[in-house]
Amino acid sequence: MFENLSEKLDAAIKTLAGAKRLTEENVTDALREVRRALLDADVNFQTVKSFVEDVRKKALGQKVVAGVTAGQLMVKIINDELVELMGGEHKGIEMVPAGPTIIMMVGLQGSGKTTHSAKLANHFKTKGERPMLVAADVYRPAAIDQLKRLGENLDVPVFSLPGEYPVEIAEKAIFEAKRTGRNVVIIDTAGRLTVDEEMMREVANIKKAVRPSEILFVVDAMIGQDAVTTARAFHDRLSFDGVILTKLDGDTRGGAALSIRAVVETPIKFIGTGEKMDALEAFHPERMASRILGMGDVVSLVEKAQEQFSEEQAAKLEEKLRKNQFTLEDFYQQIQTIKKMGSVRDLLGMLPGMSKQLKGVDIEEDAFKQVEAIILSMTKQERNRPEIISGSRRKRIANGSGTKAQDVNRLLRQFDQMRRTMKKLTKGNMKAALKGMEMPAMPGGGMIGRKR
Ligand SMILES: Nc1nc2c(ncn2[C@@H]2O[C@H](COP(=O)(O)OP(=O)(O)OP(=O)(O)O)[C@@H](O)[C@H]2O)c(=O)[nH]1
Ligand SMILES: [Mg+2]
Repeated sequence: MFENLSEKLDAAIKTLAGAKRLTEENVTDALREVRRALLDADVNFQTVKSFVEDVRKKALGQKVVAGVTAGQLMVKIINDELVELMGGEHKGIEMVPAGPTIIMMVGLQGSGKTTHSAKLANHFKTKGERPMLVAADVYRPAAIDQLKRLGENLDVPVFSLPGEYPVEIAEKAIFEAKRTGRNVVIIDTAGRLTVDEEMMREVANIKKAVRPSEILFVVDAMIGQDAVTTARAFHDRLSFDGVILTKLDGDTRGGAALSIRAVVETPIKFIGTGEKMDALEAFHPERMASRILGMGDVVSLVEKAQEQFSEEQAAKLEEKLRKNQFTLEDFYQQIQTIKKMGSVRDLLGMLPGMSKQLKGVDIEEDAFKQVEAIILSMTKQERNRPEIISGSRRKRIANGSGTKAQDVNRLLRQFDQMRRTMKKLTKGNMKAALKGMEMPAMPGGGMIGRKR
């Protein structure tokens, strides 16, 4: 699911490759692609429009963060907006302490009500609750059998009363649940091919009779835009509490998942990803967004960078790099910042594609130690103007840091290299920067990167 959308969003973000900051122009270009990607994914037109506007506003108000490219910032902004669009936080089903918790399933024919009634029963059973299923779809004898069969397999009781009306069945089921100590009652109702008055009246009557704690609207993600229309019709009539989006394992373009919440303003609570009983997932907007973008790790990277680099610091550093005034003193400060951001392995592993490359690679977490010791043994003057470090100074520094003169030499050479690499980094070229991080071997055999 979402492969197409993911690919196109990725392409949209790639239009920012090499860009140092987000500008009116490159944001507009990227957003044109984002818009197309969302429309192609069958996201509701209005939803797309406001989504793109929100991203634009955020992107243009964005502050510079050192070590983060325009593209990465864009990923973060789009991610946050996707999370917001899908409802922010995960919302589950609240249990009614006095019980029983009554859940009514509604939706069109074939949307997956019966299957998901059973999946939910399974879900509650696994959590140690005592569910009961209720067959309130009386129009097709096969419907009752279907639920009975599913209940049997799960060892969950199925309540049915052949020949009675759905409202009576539901009422008596609640009675039975209380009598037998069942604390979750899941009512499976009948569906129709299209929204019709008769169906609406029936579910509305059940609602009135048993006052469900949750009405869940079950909708097939494969029907795309129609999911939104149907959701609206059901919501107008029933004001349901949550949505179960089914068949996300199929060939869906994903638009429903992205539009439904914005249109009906009720959370998607679960998603169905298959016919089997365990193919039910709690819906988490953050996880879904990261699945869609396929770049959850970039998001955390940007978050960490935003936490660590103050804007002022970033601007200063940038200026220094631009004027080629980056000193060992600054280098030392940068090491401290990187150390604050977490382990080197974690940091590198967060970059897309890197975790695979890092497999089996030994990263010395102490790689910076010797570098720090050498820099700390220098005078302020030496740190700011390394070119004054003569032979005798080198010896003194080596002695002071417990290293050899060659180690000091190597650091100075590498610092020079680093300076050039950092310059590339400010051009927003992450690849070049990464290469730079791997390149400078640390003195004393310590090395950020490959073990020899
Ligand atoms: N691939 C896949 N198939 C599903 C999913 N949920 C349901 N199905 C299948 O979709 C078909 C319809 O599911 P039902 O649960 O019977 O749908 P319903 O809403 O109860 O249908 P009616 O009772 O006729 O209104 C069945 O063949 C299910 O196995 C899902 O998440 N993924
Ligand atoms: Mg059914």
